[in-house]
Amino acid sequence: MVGNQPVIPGFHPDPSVCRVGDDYYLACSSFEYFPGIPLFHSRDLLHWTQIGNALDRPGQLRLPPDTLSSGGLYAPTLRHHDGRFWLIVTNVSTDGNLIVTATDPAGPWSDPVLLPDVHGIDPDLAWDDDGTCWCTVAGVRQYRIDPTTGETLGPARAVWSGSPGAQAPEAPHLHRVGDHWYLLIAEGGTERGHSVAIARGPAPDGPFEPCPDNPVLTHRGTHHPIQNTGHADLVQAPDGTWWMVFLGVRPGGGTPGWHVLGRETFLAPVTWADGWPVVGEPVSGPHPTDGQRDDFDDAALAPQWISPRERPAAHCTTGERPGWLTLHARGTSLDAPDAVFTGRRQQHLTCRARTLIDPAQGRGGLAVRLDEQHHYAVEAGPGEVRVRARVGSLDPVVATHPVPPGPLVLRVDITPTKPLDSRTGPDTLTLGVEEPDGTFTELASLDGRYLSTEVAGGFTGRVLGMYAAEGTVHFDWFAYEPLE
Ligand code: 6LW
Repeated sequence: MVGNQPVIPGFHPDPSVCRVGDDYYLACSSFEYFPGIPLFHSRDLLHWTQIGNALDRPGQLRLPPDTLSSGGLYAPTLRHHDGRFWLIVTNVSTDGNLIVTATDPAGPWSDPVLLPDVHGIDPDLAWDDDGTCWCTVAGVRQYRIDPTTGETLGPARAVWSGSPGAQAPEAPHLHRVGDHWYLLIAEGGTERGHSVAIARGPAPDGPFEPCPDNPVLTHRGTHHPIQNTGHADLVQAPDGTWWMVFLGVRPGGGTPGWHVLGRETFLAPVTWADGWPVVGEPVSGPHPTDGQRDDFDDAALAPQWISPRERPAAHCTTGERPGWLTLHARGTSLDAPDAVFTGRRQQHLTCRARTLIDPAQGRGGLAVRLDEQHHYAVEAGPGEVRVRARVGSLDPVVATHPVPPGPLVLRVDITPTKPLDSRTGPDTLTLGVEEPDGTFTELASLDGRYLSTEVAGGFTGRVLGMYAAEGTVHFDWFAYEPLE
């Protein structure tokens, strides 16, 4: 069904997809968050379930405290070859390009093999019939490599620079279809000018001839509710049909339009004409009904929980107070790179998050995080709840409210705004507390534009979660529900 719903909503950009038999697997970027590179499984390309994260232990992923927000792990490529899954990705903050492999994509994944001589982001892997492995990077340049050792087997060669005048030829993916090798790229930058172009050649190293109808996908300059479409990958279904996964955003509000969920993964059908792909209208993902409630009864945290720069287990435990998640502050707030925060992506335009916090031994709360400089939070300490709104260098405490001692429920409601004029923001975030009798006391209602990519910059999206700012804070449960 044609529609505007992503197949993987929320901050899940740069999708790379492959199929093994009847099963599809897909990987996305994760930037400064640990664990890195979420992996999804599907049987129909529409319904995706997260099965793990490719880089989920410190030996695989180094994100030191000076890792910038929107640094870390950029776009991966996921392929199946010779009985194994191969994932290549760039850690722009530390290790550069690296490869991990697994027989089961749910893990465990191997320790990384580094590729110190492969320079460039968005690495792709493709194998020729004779076993030659090609690694193609943004630019677009190509290396012959030994993927088991990470060695390059010759210098980089420029293979295509994309359409004349277009900025940022990137996100290459090489696919063989029939007698041709197709080189799919993104160009125009990952903002409103984003697009997908393709070229083809007789061999994986070209020479490549551009498609006369490039771009094969772009929504630039249109009223389409999905914008910034680009960074795509291709996959063939068992019935022979072809599909494209790509990233896009859903801007809201007046002008220039603010997108708040980051770049999401969408799906569109592909047909072929004269040996070139023709991309159809996006197919709607399932209507979102799934929420998430976590009672923290299990020792291990679900794979959706992420923390900036360090694995959640480094500062969150369910062992200390059984049935609760305990967070130990490191003496800094959400504004610092070493913030103690664990959260999950906001995946719906309209949603609610609630958590039951016990702040008797410290101060912490419920936050909507875009980065260190852009977050809203409702924070509880002994006897008081306050709302903080950090926007750039401004950090007003927006509201304070006395509360009785003991655990209490913090809540944020997120609702899209109906544009009243050209300046209306994309959504409203209402933060407050639920009183012991269940009634909601609203403490602040804030414009969501300040937690958008258009304001904050970068490549990520909102993450909703719990944090500790001082001492030790316990959370009995966290509930996230879409209200659409
Ligand atoms: C990614 C590049 C891009 O490496 O943005 O949209 C960069 N595409 O291909 C970060 O996601």
